[in-house]
Amino acid sequence: MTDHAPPSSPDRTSIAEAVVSIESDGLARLESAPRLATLREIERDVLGKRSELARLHTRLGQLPSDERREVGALINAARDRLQSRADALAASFESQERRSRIEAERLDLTEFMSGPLAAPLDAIGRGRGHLNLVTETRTRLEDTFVAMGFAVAEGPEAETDWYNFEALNMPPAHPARGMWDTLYLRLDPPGTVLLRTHTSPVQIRLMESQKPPIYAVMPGRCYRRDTPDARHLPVFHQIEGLVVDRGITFGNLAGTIEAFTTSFFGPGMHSRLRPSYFPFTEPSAEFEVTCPICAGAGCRTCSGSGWIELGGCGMVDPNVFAAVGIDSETYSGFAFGFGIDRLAQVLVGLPDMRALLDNDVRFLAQF
Ligand code: FA5
Repeated sequence: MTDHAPPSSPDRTSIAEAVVSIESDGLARLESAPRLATLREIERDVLGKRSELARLHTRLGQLPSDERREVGALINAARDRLQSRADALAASFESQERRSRIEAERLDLTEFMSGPLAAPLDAIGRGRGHLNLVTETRTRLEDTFVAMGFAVAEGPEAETDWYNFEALNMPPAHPARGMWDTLYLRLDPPGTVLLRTHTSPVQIRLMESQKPPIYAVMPGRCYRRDTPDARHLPVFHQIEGLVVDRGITFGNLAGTIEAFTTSFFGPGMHSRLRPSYFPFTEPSAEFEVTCPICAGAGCRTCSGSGWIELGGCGMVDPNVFAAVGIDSETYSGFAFGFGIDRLAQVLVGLPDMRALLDNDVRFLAQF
């Protein structure tokens, strides 16, 4: 202030002092906001229509016009500084909140490694999976048969009535069809396309597509309208075997099953055949192997008999050869088929087969 300047009015001084104290108080309050929502409330208090700063404007009228302009500018400058500080703080809160939201929504796959599943995963080596028990068993079976001179073939899971039943000596309405609870697909004409109930249709496809000699195994998934229980699944796996050549006898069938049993289960393990019935083999048999759990001594798994039933087998019926155009006067053959899941169940002593479908890593990691 110079000697020439007129002295300030008391109102000007008091309003100017109020601007300074309102600004410093307002700044401190804005700085104290812990989060965006609180900041917005304080901003309304400090800069809103009912704020102390706004009320100062109403007092400007008490001042002479030159002082009114000067003090008005003071108030506006204070408001601008407070507003720009509030904006800066809000921007920083917003970016912080965006960062935390992204962090919270991030899919942290490494959490899996430290959660409740970490222990079983540690047992098999972190992050490394392995083949499912059924797949491992199927691979071992294939290796065993390949070592015995068999080829491996596959066929479709959705089959026609011809391949699943008719060509296998089960014409329409044949009572033996009732042995397999079939799932039909909704395709026209109804009842013609189904989910294969066994791997035997692959025998037909093979005999249609190649001339004897045939020595092949055919593993794959099968479907039946079976209620799941400890020993049944609606989706399971079988492996089929087929040999067609000149002069094949029932003795060859029994010898092949015995050779497979010893090779797959180990020395001292044997097989035996019991008369049975299948429409596509004649004669037919069920084959059993020494119980792998008790090595034939008798245990709960084999109900004390020392034997486990594995599947069915028999000499290829001449009607089946006729269906695929193979001369049964020149060629003869045998076939067998058994459940891979059932075999895996016996091998690891699994009380309930349904555990194979649960996909519980704690169960699967054991094998
Ligand atoms: C058959 O399916 C014949 N095709 C086997 C055959 C092939 C006989 C060649 C003669 C010549 P069967 O319905 O018995 O037969 O089934 C064979 C095996 O499949 C059974 O012994 C069992 O191990 C397995 N299996 C059958 N149904 C189920 C199921 N719902 N769940 C799990 N395994 C099953």
